[in-house]
Amino acid sequence: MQTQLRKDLLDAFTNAGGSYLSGQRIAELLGCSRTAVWKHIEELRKEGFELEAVRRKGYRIVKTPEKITADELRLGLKTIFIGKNVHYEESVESTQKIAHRLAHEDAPEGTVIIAEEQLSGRGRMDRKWHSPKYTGIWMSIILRPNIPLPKAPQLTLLTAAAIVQGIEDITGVQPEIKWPNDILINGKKVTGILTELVAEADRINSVIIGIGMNVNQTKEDFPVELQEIATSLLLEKGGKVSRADLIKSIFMNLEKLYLLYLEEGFFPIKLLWESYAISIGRKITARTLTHTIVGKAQGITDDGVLIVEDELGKTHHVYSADIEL
Ligand code: BTX
Repeated sequence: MQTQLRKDLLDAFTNAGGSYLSGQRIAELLGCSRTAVWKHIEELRKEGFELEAVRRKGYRIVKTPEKITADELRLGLKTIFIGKNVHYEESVESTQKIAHRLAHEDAPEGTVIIAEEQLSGRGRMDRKWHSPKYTGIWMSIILRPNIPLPKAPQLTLLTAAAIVQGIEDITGVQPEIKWPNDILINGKKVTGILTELVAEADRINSVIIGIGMNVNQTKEDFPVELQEIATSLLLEKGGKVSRADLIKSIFMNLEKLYLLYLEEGFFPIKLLWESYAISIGRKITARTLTHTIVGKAQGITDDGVLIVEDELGKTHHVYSADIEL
């Protein structure tokens, strides 16, 4: 099926909001024959969509496929630019790698790379990120903000807030954020964020935001070394969660916060972020590349930098570290 027709068809179902669309109406909207409509519907079925066809009423989508498909992501997505251009892959080394290439090739802002599986998914400082097939959300989003270089880490905090909102919207579970990039539920990591910069001189060319979210893994799906520190939404909610719905919710929340940020700066994001943060006000151990600071996390600065007061009452600004509670 031609891509544009497929898009128009899914937009038509999105606008119908779950009610039936007659073959005649679809033919009009797409500017094609009734036979062509039937062919397009059959193609959606082959992709794993379940459609109900009722005489005199028309067609309705009753179930979307188990695999995430570009079409399913399009259905119901109401963003302006995030997720409008999606590269969907079955198996990759790392979505970050592809995103870097696409960013270099001038992919538009909001381009997303999603994979069903990553063979070498990575975390910060080249740590491994476990990304098994069909169970999680492994994706990279390309943004091109016109902000000074030192402000780029704020986008990690912004993304964390958008992810918390997305998880809340779709599952009702309320996660917490551990500065700077961990999303936890009941103290276990459900999502990690990896923000990478492509910069020229002191100008940001693009920011590539990698999101790894454990969605439908059972405990046994995690390797032994992660079983006590990682969790999934399925484990926390007690049931399967639609990855496509989550992705769309993250796109929408991320776009809303990002536009607010470009308009009003970091302050509104900071307030929102703080409302989800667990580390603030608690005793923490911050391990940076060069030293370890033990003390009380006082909050974050207006730039998103963590403030820690050590046992001697000295204040430290922490730009990048691993935090233990
Ligand atoms: P991080 O460095 O904060 O966390 C990495 C650590 O998290 C690992 O050392 C391990 O202990 C633990 N870990 C590994 N896999 C998982 C998992 N599935 N669930 C919970 N804990 C885990 C966090 O880095 C940033 C992760 C970003 C991943 C995304 S996925 C899409 C994109 N592509 C890519 O290669 N990375 C990003």
